[in-house]
Amino acid sequence: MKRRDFVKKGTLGSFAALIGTELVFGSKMLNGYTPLALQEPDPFKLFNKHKDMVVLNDKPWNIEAQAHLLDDKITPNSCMFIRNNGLVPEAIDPKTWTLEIDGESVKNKKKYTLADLKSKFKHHTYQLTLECGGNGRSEFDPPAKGNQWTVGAVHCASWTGVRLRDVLEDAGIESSAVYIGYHAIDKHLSLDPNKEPISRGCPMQKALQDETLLAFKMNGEDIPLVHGYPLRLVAGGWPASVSGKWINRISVRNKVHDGTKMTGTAYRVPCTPVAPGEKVKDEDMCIIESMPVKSLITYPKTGAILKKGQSLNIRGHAWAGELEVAKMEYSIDFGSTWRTCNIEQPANRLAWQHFSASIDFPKSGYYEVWARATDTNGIAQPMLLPGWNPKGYLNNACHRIAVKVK
Ligand SMILES: Nc1nc2c(c(=O)[nH]1)N[C@H]1C(S)=C(S)[C@@H](COP(=O)(O)O)O[C@H]1N2
Ligand SMILES: [Mo]
Repeated sequence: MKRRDFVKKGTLGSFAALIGTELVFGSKMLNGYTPLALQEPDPFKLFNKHKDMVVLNDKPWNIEAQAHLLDDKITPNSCMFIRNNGLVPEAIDPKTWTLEIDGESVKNKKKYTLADLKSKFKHHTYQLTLECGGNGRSEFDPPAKGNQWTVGAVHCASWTGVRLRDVLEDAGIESSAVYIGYHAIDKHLSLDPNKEPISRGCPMQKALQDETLLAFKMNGEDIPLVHGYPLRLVAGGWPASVSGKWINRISVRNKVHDGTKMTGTAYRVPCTPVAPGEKVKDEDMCIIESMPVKSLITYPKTGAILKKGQSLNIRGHAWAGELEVAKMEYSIDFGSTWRTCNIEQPANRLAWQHFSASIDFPKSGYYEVWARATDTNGIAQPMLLPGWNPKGYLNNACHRIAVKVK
């Protein structure tokens, strides 16, 4: 029996079979009411996320990690943040799923089944860093509306799929092509079928990169429903909003894609810096492309207590959008002096890099460990806050943890 059928033919016995325990006051329940335990997502599993994940919103579902939950080199599903603009689709049948390639600049409009995609094109696997453009929003002042992400809206999972380039080339791209835009099946919160919750994209140059995938696997398994099952666009190093989940259509555009959340202030920042709180005209806002250099201390958790004389081994990850991280440093004196950390090469382009350092503290007391990455262009993370912008995007300030030496 399917959960959603409970409403129609539910008996107290079938509830017990589904949930594994008795529905104690079941006889008092109003006719037609579906117990929360049978609604999606299962409140006892909450998308199979770690119990320390933080729910920022449940309409739509937005759930973030905390720094210490991101300690794995490859982020497991349980610790991956969830960002939805609309409703998570239900009841997907992979056998009937299709991906259409259309748009002004496609040579031949084409439709592929999942089986076509999997059998016609070569499979590739990459570890790709996806960070929400609004990660760190909670720190901006004046505050920006939207999910108040702290540091946990980033993940680096291993994605397997076919290259978007191979599929686009199979359909044929006209020389007029400048952008691609994705379309997905998630519904707008208003349930208005004419409104898409989000439909973003990227310039052809990004669409045609080796690492830009139409993915059907994440960490070696089917993509979890909430992360885009059965097919997801993955474009590492760019705002994760470019990586459309549940996609069924990609349009090859002869102009910058103008879908939902491509225009106005969405995923845009002032083209030139503005004063905090300043009003910015739409035409002075630029689309966010490669994400800025950033890092996260994933061990220890902030609030660590050490014994005097004990050294502290910190570790974490650093990433720099389309670039690599060239240098990783830490400071224990509020940024007046910096020492280098070890930093590993990325597993592949657009994967985050792992760093570590062993820190000795001069005496007992309170310290903060600050981490700072510098990209291959010589640009470093700002210590406290980068430039303010109306929607609170791109906060790549140094991550900081509190430590006591006793
Ligand atoms: N179809 C669809 N794709 C989407 C979104 C969405 O709401 N619907 N949200 C985007 C945004 S803003 C982000 S940050 C990432 C989040 O990916 P995740 O939930 O797998 O972590 O998905 C992107 N792709
Ligand atoms: Mo996002």
